[in-house]
Amino acid sequence: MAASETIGVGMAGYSFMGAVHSQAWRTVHRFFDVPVAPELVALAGRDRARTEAAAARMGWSAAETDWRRLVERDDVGLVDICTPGDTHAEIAIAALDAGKHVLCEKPLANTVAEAEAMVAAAERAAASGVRSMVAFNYRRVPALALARELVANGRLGTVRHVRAVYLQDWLTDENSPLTWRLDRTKAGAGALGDIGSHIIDASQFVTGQAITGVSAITETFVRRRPVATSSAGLSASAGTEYGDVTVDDAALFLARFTGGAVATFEATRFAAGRKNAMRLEVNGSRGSLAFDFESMNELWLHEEDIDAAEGGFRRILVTEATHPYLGAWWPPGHGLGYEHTFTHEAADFLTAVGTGTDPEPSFADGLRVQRVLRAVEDSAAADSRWTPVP
Ligand code: SOE
Repeated sequence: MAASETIGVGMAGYSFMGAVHSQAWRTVHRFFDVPVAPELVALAGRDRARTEAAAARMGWSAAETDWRRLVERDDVGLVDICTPGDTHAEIAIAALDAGKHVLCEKPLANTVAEAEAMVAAAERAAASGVRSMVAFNYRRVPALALARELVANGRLGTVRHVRAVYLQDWLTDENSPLTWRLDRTKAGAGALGDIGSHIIDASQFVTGQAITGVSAITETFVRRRPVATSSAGLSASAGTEYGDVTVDDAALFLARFTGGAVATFEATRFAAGRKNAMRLEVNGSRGSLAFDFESMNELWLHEEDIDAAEGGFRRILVTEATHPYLGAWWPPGHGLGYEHTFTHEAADFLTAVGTGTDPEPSFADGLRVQRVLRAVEDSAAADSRWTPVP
């Protein structure tokens, strides 16, 4: 059923995240029955020629060279933030104060203080019906949404172990250029904030429990790199000048959850051969589940009450119409990809906006992740001292 109302979207940033969010805004209302359909009103970036080219390529009606124009424009009702973390707080707070709904890429901010200010702005705006959400897209992988349902329905019993890793390899080459993702002033943190934040959120989402404390180590393997002269997504070119890497290359930590579970986490962009291995294993008193994003249409489930002779992990192919989000897509077995998780995210956010409900993960959820990131950094700086998450 076509949505009877529309909402103008203004998006800041047009690189990797901007491209995948654009795809979601173009598609969402053609597959999901959302109460409001998005209109791709304006794309903002600093460089006029590049922003105009990106807007034309990705289907935006106008290009702006200052994100403030998105906040000022009457035809924009929703601001989508796909810029590096150092700009999230300023854009989100200005947009919320101007009454625009806000979707913000992860991690919510670069510091706990910024995230707190964003939560305060979100709460002020919520009083007049303005919605905000942080874009932890892996919650919208159907297999992980199914995993959450299985845990919530008690199929795993009491959760005892969580094993979460996020392995990528795009920095393995020590001549790989120094881009904004390796600059603490822009990105806030390295692998920890960029991909560690995803497994922190996903593990809390699947288990329904919060992390209460951590003991961590971090490492920077390559401390100087050739400075990037241009970059697009995760690819970049460099000149001859070198600069300092000011973030972690890898972060590992132990954690405890509110429900008594213990956990290990590992985030790195140096795991040669692992492209986007975001993996989660949960072991409970009645069974276990295991997920690997590189096979994102599968969830592995082991149940203790099946006789050992026929037990073990079995593969659930998460492509049935009855699985989360799948009813909108293809016949069983035809599978989804990375971009669909963003379309699901857009569908959930538009539904919340159109029905006046609170979307998740909220900015408050984003702040909780930010506090875990901070605790990990504090612990690593103090010889892995046990550090409670406030
Ligand atoms: C780079 O590590 C990156 O693009 C992350 O920033 C995204 O959040 C993740 O989904 C894919 O990898």
